[in-house]
Amino acid sequence: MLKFLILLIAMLLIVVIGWWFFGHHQEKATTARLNDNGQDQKIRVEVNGGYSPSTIVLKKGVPAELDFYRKDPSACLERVVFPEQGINEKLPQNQLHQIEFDTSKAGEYEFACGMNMFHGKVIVK
Ligand SMILES: [Cu+2]
Repeated sequence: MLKFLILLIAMLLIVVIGWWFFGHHQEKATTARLNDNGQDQKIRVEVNGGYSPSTIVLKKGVPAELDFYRKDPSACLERVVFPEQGINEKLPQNQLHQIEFDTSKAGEYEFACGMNMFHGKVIVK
């Protein structure tokens, strides 16, 4: 009976840990705001110890502008790199820096800081 109880508690613990892990790693995707006329879309990305939001959803075929705003003073987040798009730009601190993003092809595109330590993702669909 005791063995069974220990087994039950162990299994419960595994489930709880698994759930916590999964929940913790689940990224909240933020959809870019479409302009009233639907001709373009914009999203502001705060850069402060990482990217917020870190997962951005863009509508396919609509010209997109990513407005990066870097608050973080560290050199680490000074550059933002979209390897697949050939984008590698310096983000001025406490200033809005606009990056045009090509949304002609659906897909998932990663981006990162210059040292590839902080990551984000753009989903075009
Ligand atoms: Cu870095």
